[in-house]
Amino acid sequence: MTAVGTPVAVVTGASSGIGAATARQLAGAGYHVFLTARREDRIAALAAELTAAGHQATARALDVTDRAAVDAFASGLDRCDVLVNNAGGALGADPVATGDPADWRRMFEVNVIGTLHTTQALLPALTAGDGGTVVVLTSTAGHATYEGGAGYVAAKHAERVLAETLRLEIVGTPVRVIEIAPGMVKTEEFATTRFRGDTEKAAKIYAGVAEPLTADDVADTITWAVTRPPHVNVDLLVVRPRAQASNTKVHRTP
Ligand code: 8X3
Repeated sequence: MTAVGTPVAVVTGASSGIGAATARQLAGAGYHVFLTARREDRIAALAAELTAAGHQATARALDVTDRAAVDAFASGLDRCDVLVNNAGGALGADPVATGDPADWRRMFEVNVIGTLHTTQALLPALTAGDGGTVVVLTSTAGHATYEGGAGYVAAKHAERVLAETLRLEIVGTPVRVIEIAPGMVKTEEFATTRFRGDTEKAAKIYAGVAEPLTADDVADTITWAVTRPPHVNVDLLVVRPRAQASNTKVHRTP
């Protein structure tokens, strides 16, 4: 149960990286945070840690690609004030000519359809209160392409369009739609997952980059955008490390 008057934030993909950091920061900002992810052990551990620190946090195992599970999760909430659509990721970095269609499909499923599922399921609760906020974690890959990125870039472009279109369609309701588009963020899993556990390839992404963004940097941005007064809609916030001028222009020291 959520204590009366406590706003609720749902974070998808809260088992690691940006999702976990966002759950921490929103809990610190006074939200009852519902941490969702497929890996229950991880979110349970983080929820326990946050609860022990005096925050309100609940872990709920959830695969955002499973619509029935998303609906069941949504119907169990007393309220929802903030939804952070963070679950997603990249698979592979192959050229269009040789990319695996199964990777493309999976990236669309998680990044786009997953965001669609949670947003549709929680929109009634987000609309019901004083004012709800939908955050969509896209990427700079949602705004420009790069070689070897097409599958991920296409999925992130689609996710961006979902956010933009939703904002047009629900104007006049008390719901904001915020897109946060991070560039290079060094997390424990993003690049390793993309390269299927090849840590050498993953390390090359960040090689020589003085200070890639951290999960906390992005969580800080999300928390800032969410905690603006309800009439302030941060439509789009692009955040990169100083060393990254564009998706393909990165300053590296040898
Ligand atoms: C991650 C940014 O440059 O790996 O969303 O596509 S990038």
